Amino acid sequence: MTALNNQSLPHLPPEIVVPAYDRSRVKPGIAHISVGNFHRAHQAVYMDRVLARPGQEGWGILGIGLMENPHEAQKATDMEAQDCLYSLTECAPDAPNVVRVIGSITEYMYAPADRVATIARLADPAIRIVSMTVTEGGYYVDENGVFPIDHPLVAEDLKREVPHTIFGLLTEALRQRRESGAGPFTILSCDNLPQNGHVARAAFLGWARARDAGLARWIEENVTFPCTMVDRITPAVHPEDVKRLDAESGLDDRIPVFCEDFIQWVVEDKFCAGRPELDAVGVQFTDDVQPYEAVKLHMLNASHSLLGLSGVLSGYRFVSEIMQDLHEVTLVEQYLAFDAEPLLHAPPGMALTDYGRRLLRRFRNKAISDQLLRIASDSTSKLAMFVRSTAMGVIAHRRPVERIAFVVACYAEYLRGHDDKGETYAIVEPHLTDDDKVKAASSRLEDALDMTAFAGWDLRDSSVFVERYLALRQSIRDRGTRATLGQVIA
Ligand code: CS2
Repeated sequence: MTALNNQSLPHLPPEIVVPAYDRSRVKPGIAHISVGNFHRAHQAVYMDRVLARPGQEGWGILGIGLMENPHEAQKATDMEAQDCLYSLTECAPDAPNVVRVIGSITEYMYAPADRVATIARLADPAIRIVSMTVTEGGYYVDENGVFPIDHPLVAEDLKREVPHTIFGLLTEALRQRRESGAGPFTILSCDNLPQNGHVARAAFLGWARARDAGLARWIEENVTFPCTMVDRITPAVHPEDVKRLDAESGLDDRIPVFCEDFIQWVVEDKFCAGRPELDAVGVQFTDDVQPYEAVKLHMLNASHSLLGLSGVLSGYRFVSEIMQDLHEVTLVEQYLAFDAEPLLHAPPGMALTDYGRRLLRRFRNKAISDQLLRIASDSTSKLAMFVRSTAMGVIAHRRPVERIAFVVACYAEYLRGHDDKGETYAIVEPHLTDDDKVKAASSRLEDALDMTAFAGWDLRDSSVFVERYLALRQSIRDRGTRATLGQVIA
C-alpha cells in the first residue's frame, strides 16, 4: 500500500490521475466550511480542474471543520497526515472506475481548536469566497424566511464573545475585514435548498442584525450570496468502504471518497470579490438558477426521499437493490410524472421527461450503490426542501394525494426505527425535537402532521389528504410497507 502525501504524489502508479499543477504554488482563495464527502467529490473537483489552468493558483481551498466532535477532530488529523490529499473513485455504470487524487484543498483548520485564529484567517484578504456545505437543516431559516434568533443554539451563540456557529464566525470575520479595509467575500451556499443563496443571506443577515446593526447594513450592501444548484451522488464512506477503496486503488488513504461519474454545478454569477475560471471547467453560470434547482430538488432529491423512506421500511438498504423492485421504480415514475413535473418549468434546453429517465439510470448505477439510510437521514429537514412545494401544489390542484400521503406516512413510521421485518436501524435526525418524538409516537396518528418536518405544509386543511395519510399509515402498520406500496401505485 502506498501512503498518500506530497512526497508520494509523483510516484503513484500511472493509472491514478494526479493533480496537473504544482501544489506548492497554490494559495487558498476559497475557504470551505464543513468539508464533507460531497464537497470533496464536487466543488473540490471543479477547483482541481481550475487549478490546472494558468493564473489560477490563488484559488486553492482552505478547508474548515466547524463541528466540535471526535469525528471532525480525526478528520483534521487525517487531512494533515496526507497534506490534505485524498483519492476520489468515480464510478460509471458501464466502465472501469477512475481513481483521482484531488489536490485543490491545500490547507485545513479545525475551528474548535482555535476559533480566534480561524476568524483571523477568514479575515485575510486572500480569501475571496467562503463556500459551505452545512446540510439542509444547517441554516435554521424557517418556512417564512425568518432566521430564529431565539432558537436555543443561536441565542446561546449570540451571547458568546467568540462565537462557535458558522453565522458568528463569518460575521466576525466580515467585521474585521470591514475594519481593515480588506473588503467583503462572497458567501456561497452549496447545499440542497430552494434558493440557497437567499436562505444564506437571510441567515447571515439575521444573525448580524442581532449582533450589530451597522455591520449588518455593511454586509447587506457589500456581500453577495449567489444561488447554486449542486449535483453529484456521493454515498457515505463507512470503514468497510475505506478498505474496499484502498484495496482497489492500492493507496493507504485514510479518507477516500467515492461517487457517481455524473457531476453538475449551476451558479448565479454574483461574486463580490472575484471568482475562479469555473466557467472554463464545466460550471454553468446563469442569471437565474431557480429552474435548475427546482428540477433537481423536486425530481432527484424528492425521488431519493421516496426511495429512502419507503425502502428502509421495506427492508432495503441500498439504492441498487431497491431499483430492482418494480413497485418502487413505479412509485418514483408516477411521482415524477403526475406530482412533480406538472408543477415545474424546465430550464432552457431541458426536457423533464428525459431528465427523469436519466435520473433513474443514475440510481441504477450498481457501481456506486448508495445507502438508503444516508438518503433517509435528516428527512426532518430534507422533506421541507424536496417534497413540500410538490405536496402543496398537488393538494391545491386537487390531484390524487396518494404518493404524497404515502411519503408522509413513511416518514412518520420510519421514525419508529424498525422495518417491516422487525430489523432495527439507526435514525440520524439531528433536527428532530423532543416534541416531534412525542407526536411521531402518539397513538393519534394525525398528531404526526404537526411535526417540524411539515411546518407550513397546511396538510390538515385537506381532509382528503388527512384521510389517505391515516389509511396508508395504518396499512403500513397492519400489512407492511411493500403491500401498502402496491396499493399506492395501483
Ligand atoms: C440525497 C442527496 O441526501 C440526500 O437526500 O438526495 O445527497 C443527493 O445524493 C445529492 O443531492 C445528489 O446531488
